[in-house]
Amino acid sequence: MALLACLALDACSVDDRVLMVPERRDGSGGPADGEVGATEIVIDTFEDGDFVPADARFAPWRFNAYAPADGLPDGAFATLSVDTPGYGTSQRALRLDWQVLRQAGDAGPTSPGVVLDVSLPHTTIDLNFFNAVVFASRYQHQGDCKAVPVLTVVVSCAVYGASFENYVEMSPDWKVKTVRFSDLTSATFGVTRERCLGAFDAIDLQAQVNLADGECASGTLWLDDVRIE
Ligand SMILES: [Ca+2]
Repeated sequence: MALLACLALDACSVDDRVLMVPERRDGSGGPADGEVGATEIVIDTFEDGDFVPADARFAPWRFNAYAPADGLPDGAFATLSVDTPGYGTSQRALRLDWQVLRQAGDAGPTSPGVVLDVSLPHTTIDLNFFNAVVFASRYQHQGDCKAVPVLTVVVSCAVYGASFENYVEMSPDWKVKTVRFSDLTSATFGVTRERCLGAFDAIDLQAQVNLADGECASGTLWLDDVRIE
């Protein structure tokens, strides 16, 4: 179809990219059973309006605010919803609203924040067949609390007690973010990235910023088209 449309034009450019099944980076050859031919995993598009991922292997989206250690103080909150419109021409996206505080003498973390989590409760996926986590997001900030400059993306493997991460810049307009597995780093010793990716079971998206006593951080994050490519 694309070729016919192209022939009808005087000048056109042909997309000559070849669709390929990603090869394992450990050099062991083709995909294993269960991932044969897989070039993409669509985790969620949020078009069904709930927190249940489109890929039924994943448990419902969860969120949490971390700070202080013993519950949220007055003025702090975190709420998760499905909002409209979504990214591009889509109808819906996930929306997380929050405000977190660091109180004087707070024993909690110096970087309070929020985390969105999507996980595989009953299985793992070998991400060595894939290249990146890709999602669309935008971040809005108003008021006197600090803005959060980056979103940290954490890929975990519970069986090894390890995780690997990188971050993307927050953007006020919808932007597609690509977090390549080859760029993930970890403070965990003794577990290679390839080994952890081979037993992938959760992705966390963390929005946090360092706060001094009495400071707060806030924002609204929209998330859409979460996939593994
Ligand atoms: Ca959507």
